[in-house]
Amino acid sequence: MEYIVSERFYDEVDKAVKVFLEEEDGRKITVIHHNDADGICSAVLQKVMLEELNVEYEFICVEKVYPEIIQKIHSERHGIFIYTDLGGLASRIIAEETRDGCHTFIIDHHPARDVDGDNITILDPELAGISGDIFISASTLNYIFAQRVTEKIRDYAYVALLGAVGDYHDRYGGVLGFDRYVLGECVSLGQAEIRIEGMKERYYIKKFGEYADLFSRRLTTLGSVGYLKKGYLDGMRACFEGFDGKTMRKVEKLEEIKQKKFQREIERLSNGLNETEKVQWFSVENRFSPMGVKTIGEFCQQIKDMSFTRPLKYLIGFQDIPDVIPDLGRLNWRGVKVSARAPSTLERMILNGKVPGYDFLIPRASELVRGYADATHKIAAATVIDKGKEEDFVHAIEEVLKNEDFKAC
Ligand SMILES: [Mn+2]
Repeated sequence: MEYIVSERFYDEVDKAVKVFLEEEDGRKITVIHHNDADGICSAVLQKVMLEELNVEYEFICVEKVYPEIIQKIHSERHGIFIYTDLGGLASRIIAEETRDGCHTFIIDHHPARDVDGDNITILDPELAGISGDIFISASTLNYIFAQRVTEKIRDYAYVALLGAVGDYHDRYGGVLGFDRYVLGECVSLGQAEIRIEGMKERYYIKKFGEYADLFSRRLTTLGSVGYLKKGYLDGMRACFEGFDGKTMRKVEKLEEIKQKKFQREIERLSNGLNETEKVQWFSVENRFSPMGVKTIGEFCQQIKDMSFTRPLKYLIGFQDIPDVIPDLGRLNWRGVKVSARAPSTLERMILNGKVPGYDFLIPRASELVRGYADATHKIAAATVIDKGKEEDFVHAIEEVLKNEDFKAC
């Protein structure tokens, strides 16, 4: 199976690898990676590459890059930094925090902000006009990068595929673009088989005797639900050795914890949410611990049409961000993750342009309380604010709605 993909982007990869090999020079390398399946697989591929280079390295798994985290990482370390499956949008702060004599690489597939600087290199397909959400996962990007450093990486092509599937890049019936190139590698190296089920491809990983999608789901559970317990380390190990009985039980346990915590929270909320004129909101504070802050989004999605919600009000959920990063220690900052969803009726009105969507509301409301809007779409969004600003944020949304220069389109 052969796939022709953008040659031009390969030039970008070549350039980044060249800088990396010049800068590396036996210095310590710190890899900062995301905690979902794609981020875990990216870390595994980096590990294989760094082992081959025989350099000292450290891995730091984070859910999101906040300024306080970036500052802590760079003030306590020297050498080479690799941010992967995250960092693209935070490139400016990362560049600022990279000290003289150090070099930072951002190997990400999320939309990135380009920055100039002698000691930062950004490798991101989005900057070359290639959708990182469709054609290339961070794991695939790391594979293509590492391929130019060591042949050894080809033994782990299947890990790149696991990451792509973990980010649902098979959602159109099969993986595409650069991810498909990696699939081709896996098939020709005898690591994976394509099986057609219904209208969809599934990828059978021969080494483990199971499907990539099931395997990746477990990685994401370990990394996100088990974040504060360093479940991502079990995930990394599983990518090399497969899931043993003990790790499988861990995954099941984490799923159970999630179900239980969700159920308990639903019971709590069944008395009704807090309400203002157009917003309904609640906070789970730290009751979702040890689960990561990705959980609040999933929870809002599950409850948005339940009987205790108002069909016409914007739904906002808050979850305290743990002030401990397992690989870093305690931070001097208390933050809250904000997730925004809409009940189906309101969702339709947003999509029909009758009322403002979150892509309009959340960046503006975040600005009013000096938060960092993150991923904003019309009917779903996330942002981060300082702890204690929850009610201010709700009022900021009301404020934006009152003063809206929003025109129904
Ligand atoms: Mn990813």
